[in-house]
Amino acid sequence: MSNLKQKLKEKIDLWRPRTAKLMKEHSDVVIDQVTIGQAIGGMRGLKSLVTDISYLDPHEGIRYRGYTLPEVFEKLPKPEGSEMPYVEGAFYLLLTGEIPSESEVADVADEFKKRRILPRYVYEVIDAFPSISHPMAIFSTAILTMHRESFFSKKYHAGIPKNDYWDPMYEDSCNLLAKLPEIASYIYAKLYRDGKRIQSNPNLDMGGNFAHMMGIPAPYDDVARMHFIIHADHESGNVSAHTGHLVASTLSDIYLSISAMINGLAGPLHGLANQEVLRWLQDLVHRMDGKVPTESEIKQFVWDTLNSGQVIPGYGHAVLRKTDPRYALQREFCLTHLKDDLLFKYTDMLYKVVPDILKEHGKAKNPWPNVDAQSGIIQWHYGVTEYDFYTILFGVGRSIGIAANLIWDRALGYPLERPKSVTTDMLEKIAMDSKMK
Ligand code: HAX
Repeated sequence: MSNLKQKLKEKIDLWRPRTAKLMKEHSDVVIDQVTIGQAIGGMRGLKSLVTDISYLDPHEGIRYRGYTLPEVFEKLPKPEGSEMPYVEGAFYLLLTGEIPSESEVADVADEFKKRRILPRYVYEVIDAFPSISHPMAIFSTAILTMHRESFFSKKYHAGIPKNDYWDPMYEDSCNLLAKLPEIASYIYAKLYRDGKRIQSNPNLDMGGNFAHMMGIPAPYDDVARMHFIIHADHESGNVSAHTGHLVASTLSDIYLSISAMINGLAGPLHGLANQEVLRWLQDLVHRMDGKVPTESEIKQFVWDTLNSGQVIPGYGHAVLRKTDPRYALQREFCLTHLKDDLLFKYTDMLYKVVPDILKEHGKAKNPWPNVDAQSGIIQWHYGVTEYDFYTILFGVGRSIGIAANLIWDRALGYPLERPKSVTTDMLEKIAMDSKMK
C-alpha cells in the first residue's frame, strides 16, 4: 500500500465514527431552512452539503483543509528552483488534511508517474473528433471513454463490502488524475499543433511535465502548477463539484463522475468564463487598435457590454463578496512576470473601474473579480492564445479536489443524493398560508 493510501486509511478510520455519531444521535438537528427564493433561485446559500476538503468564506475566499491559498503556496514543498509547489502535494493535502513532507510528495509524484500512460483508444477517440469541436466536449468524452478501466466498477460487481468502496475509488482517482495532463496536452496538439504530440518526460512532476508536453519553457511549469492548485477545490456547492458528487452518489465510478463534472464546468457562467474573458478582452484590443485605453474609454467599453445585456465575464460570484484570492494570487504572479504585458495592463485597468460600474449598475451582488478574470491572460502571455482551450486547464485542476471529495464520499458512505421537489401550485399555497399567519 502506498504511503498516501496508508495515511488516508488511518484518517478514514478516525473520521468514520464522527460521521456515524452525527447521523445516529443528531440527524434531526436543523442546520438551515429553505425559502421560496432559494428553491426557485438555485439554492443560493442553502447549507445542505458536507465536505471537509475545503471551505469558502464569502469575505476571505477559499481555504484548503483550513489553510488559506497564500498559506498553501507557502507551506507545500516545491520542486528545486521552482516558485510554485508540486500539484501532487496539493492532492496530498486535500486528501489527508496534512502538509506533506518532501519525501511524501516525492512518493505521490512517483505514483502518478507510473500511472500516466494513456490507453491507445483514448488517442483514437480524440482523433475521431472533428477539429471544429470544442475542447471541453473532447475532454469530457476522452475521460468518459476510460470508464472501462474502472477498478471500482469491477470490484462493485464482484461484491466488495461497502466499507472498502473508497479503496478502488482511490486507485481510479490516482489513475485518472495522472492521465489528465496527457489528455489535455494531446487535445491541444490535435486541435492546434497538427497532432504533433510531445512525449511525456518521466523525470518531471505533474506541472513540469504538462509544460513540457505543451512545448512551453519555464516559467510555464510554474504557471501550470499555480493554475492546477488554485483551481483544485471551491467547496461542494459549485456546479462542477456538486455535479461530480451527485453523479458519484449513484456509485458511478470516477470516470463517469469527472466527465459529468467537466460538462458542468463547460458553461459560460462557470469555468468557461475564463475563455469568455479573453474573447471579451480581444474585442477591447481591437477596438483600441492595440493601444492602452484611457480610463473613460475602458469605462465606455464596460458600459457597452452591460447595456447590450451581457455579463462582465470574470466578475461576480454566487458566494464570494470580495476580490477572489485566486485572482489576487495570479495578479501577484503577473506583477512579477507580466508587468509590461498589454493584456495585463487592460486587466488591471478593468480591476480599477469594473467594481464601481457594477455597483452603479446595481444588479450583481458581488462586483469584484473572480479567478477567471486573470487566468487566461497568463496563458495568452506564454503563447497559449487558443482561448477555447482554457477551461480544460481549469478542469485538470478541479478534478484534483473533486477526486479527493469523491474518495471521502465513498469512505464515509454518503448515500444517493435525492432532494425533494415541489410544484408551483404548492409554493403559491405555502406563500398564501404564510401571509394569513
Ligand atoms: N456582469 C453583469 N451582471 C452580473 C454580473 C456580471 N459580472 N454578475 C452578476 N450579474 C447580474 C446577474 O446576471 C443577475 O442579473 P438578473 O437579476 O438580471 O438575472 C444579478 O446580477 C444578480 O446576480 P448575482 O446574485 O450577483 O449572481 P449569481 O449568484 O446569480 O451568479 C455568476 C454568479 C458568477 C454566475 C455571475 O456573477 C456572473 O454571471 N458572472 C460573470 C460570469 C463569470 O465570471 N462566471 C465565473 C464565476 C466564477 C466561477 O465559477 N468560475 O468557474
